[in-house]
Amino acid sequence: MAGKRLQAANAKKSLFLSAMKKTIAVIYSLAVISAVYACDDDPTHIHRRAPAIITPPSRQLDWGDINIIHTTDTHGWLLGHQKTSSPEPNYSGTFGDFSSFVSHMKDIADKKGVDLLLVDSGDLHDGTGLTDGFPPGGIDAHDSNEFFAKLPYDVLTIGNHELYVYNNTLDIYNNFIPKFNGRYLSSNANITLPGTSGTVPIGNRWAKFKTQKGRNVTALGVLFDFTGNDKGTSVQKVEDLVKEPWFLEVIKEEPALFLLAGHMPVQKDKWPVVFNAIRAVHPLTPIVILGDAHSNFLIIIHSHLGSGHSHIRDCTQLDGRSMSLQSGRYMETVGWLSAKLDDNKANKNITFTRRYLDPNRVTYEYHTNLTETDFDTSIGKSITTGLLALAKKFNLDFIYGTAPRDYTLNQDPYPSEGSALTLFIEDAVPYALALSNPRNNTPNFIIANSGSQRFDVYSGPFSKNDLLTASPYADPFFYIPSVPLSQAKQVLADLNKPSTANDLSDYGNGASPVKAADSNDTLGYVTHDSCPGDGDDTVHKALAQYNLPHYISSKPPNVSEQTPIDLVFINFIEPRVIASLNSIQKVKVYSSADAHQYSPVVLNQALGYYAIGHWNKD
Ligand SMILES: *[C@@H]1O[C@H](CO)[C@@H](O)[C@H](O)[C@H]1NC(C)=O
Ligand SMILES: *[C@@H]1O[C@H](CO)[C@@H](O)[C@H](O)[C@H]1NC(C)=O
Ligand SMILES: *[C@@H]1O[C@H](CO)[C@@H](O)[C@H](O)[C@H]1NC(C)=O
Ligand SMILES: *[C@@H]1O[C@H](CO)[C@@H](O)[C@H](O)[C@H]1NC(C)=O
Ligand SMILES: *[C@@H]1O[C@H](CO)[C@@H](O)[C@H](O)[C@H]1NC(C)=O
Ligand SMILES: *[C@@H]1O[C@H](CO)[C@@H](O)[C@H](O)[C@H]1NC(C)=O
Ligand SMILES: *[C@@H]1O[C@H](CO)[C@@H](O)[C@H](O)[C@H]1NC(C)=O
Ligand SMILES: CC(=O)N[C@H]1CO[C@H](CO)[C@@H](O)[C@@H]1O
Ligand SMILES: [Zn+2]
Ligand SMILES: [Zn+2]
Repeated sequence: MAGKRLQAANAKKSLFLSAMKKTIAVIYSLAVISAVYACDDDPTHIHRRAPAIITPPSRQLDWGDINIIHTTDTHGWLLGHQKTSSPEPNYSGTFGDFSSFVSHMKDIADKKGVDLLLVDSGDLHDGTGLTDGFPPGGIDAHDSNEFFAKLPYDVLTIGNHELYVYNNTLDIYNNFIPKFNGRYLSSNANITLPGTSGTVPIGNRWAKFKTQKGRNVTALGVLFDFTGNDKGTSVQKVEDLVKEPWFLEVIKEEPALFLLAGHMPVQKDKWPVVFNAIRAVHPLTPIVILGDAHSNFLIIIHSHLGSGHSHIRDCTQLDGRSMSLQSGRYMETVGWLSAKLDDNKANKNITFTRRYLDPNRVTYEYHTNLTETDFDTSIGKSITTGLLALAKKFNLDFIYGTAPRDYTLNQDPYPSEGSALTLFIEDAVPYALALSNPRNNTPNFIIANSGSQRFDVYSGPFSKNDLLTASPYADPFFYIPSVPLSQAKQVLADLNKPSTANDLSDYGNGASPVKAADSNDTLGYVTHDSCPGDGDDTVHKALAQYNLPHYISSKPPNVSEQTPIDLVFINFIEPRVIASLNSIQKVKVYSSADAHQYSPVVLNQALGYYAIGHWNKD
């Protein structure tokens, strides 16, 4: 279902963007001109370096015998965070900068005579215009993945966002995975190839390889028990994976290190299942787990497409000879892990370290002891140039208007003037749905799930890239007519009841950024995980993080409680709205036959229309 929706979404997205372009040609040219003259923050302009606002790391990295650089949930953020609002510049490194960093770090490892591995834990699709802004007939992340593949990844694994749309899975099978020579791992995820009936692993199920320094590594790539995958793909439960004869055979031989990459949070979830299966055979062999912040809880609740993660920095140790690291999201974090190995003869703790780097050029240069003049490699520069050209090709700098201020998902309370959810549901959606709508004479009450919005909106030019980043999903709005206002309001309250919706304050199933005491540190992540010592590379004051309701609504119309109104909602939540309506009243039994399409405008058009209508005034 999610897959189908997303396919439709992608198709519609493109249609919408081209249709919109035609109807607003005049505004478009005005907006572009004013953006150029009125603002120096062109959205495709990359803040290459802003030494004044980026705090350097607090200390050198600790190197071990085996060292790992880890990325996860990049979701298309390959040009880094490009806005000037705090703390975005801290994450301003491009994938080209990252490539230069990795290449220098590999040189440093060589000089030190140690190993350095580069690992990714999945979710390359869905998230920015570079992945989602493709023209009609294109495939999500097909182009951006070509740049991703220019990095010397030693191990990669699959995320759930590689599995929502069959064509995306097929695309990585045909065009992305072959570039990694057997190191793209999907131990428990398969695909059915066109014209065949059986299923085959999407990547390799495991890899055994020798590091530069001759250490044997056995690597696996494990996806959590994901069920939202598209037809033509399959995911095996982790409990079943560890019983597979091939799995038992693969882990039989003892390597220097088991490297378990996986799209699964390091706290809870199913890592202990894999870990225990290996420990049963090898009580002392070092095991490194590189996870992502996925959680089943969040999948159901938080996210629109079942894509929710806590997406946070985290670390834990399942025993003293293992470490599990989870390195954030959206290229807001690059993870570092080091291990000093021993001969595996005694049950002594291994010395591990971990660090969460802010991905920016100041960080990268600090840790490589290089400067602006000698940092860039030619491949790094060509990656950045290529990504900028892709942004141009996808017309991502198309400007809808100029946002007057920042609107954030978590750093402002909901509802409030600075809340991106308030902007969306109280301003943008009512405005966009009212555009030539024959139902305009009937008052309405509009409900959406908060997970339908994905990222902040920052002040300044609001581009196609920003629209796709903030509000990517193309679901239609439906309505049920003649619902008394009082009942419509009860539906919202019912949907937000803890029993129905759970409580986002349960969010941090591991480390979470918390509000720090007053200090002079800069804004950013402040991590409290369960590994020894401090993991944050740069010391920050924590950003405010407000809990959000799962469901949000427009302002109720100024009519009496009994007035029949149109109860409008995103089609995605229709089953929950109908169930709720049936639970709060017994006069009528509602079914999906009572719900009708409300407007041709879909979810991800709302902010675009609103920006055109409201953010083009001087
Ligand atoms: C998937 O790709 C095939 C082959 O390119 C194409 O015919 C089909 O329309 C695509 N399906 C969707 C839903 O985009
Ligand atoms: C590394 O793996 C190879 C191939 O499986 C094996 O022959 C060799 O003995 C292993 N080396 C060590 C030190 O375990
Ligand atoms: C994946 O394919 C392999 C090989 O064809 C098969 O043994 C395995 O059971 C399949 N797993 C899933 C989850 O379909
Ligand atoms: C070894 O590591 C474990 C797991 O992190 C920890 O609980 C234990 O205290 C450590 N033991 C020593 C002697 O440091
Ligand atoms: C960088 O320079 C510092 C200070 O001179 C030194 O301690 C550190 O080892 C150097 N780092 C690398 C990776 O060369
Ligand atoms: C913040 O900086 C001011 C001025 O430099 C200093 O006086 C103060 O002690 C600092 N506060 C903290 C909490 O570090
Ligand atoms: C609501 O409607 C009533 C009656 O029509 C009117 O007196 C009142 O001013 C309205 N309130 C708002 C906030 O518009
Ligand atoms: C650690 C760091 O670089 N913090 C910066 C994050 O961004 C804000 C806004 O630009 C700066 O004020 C911080 O110094
Ligand atoms: Zn993700
Ligand atoms: Zn994911």
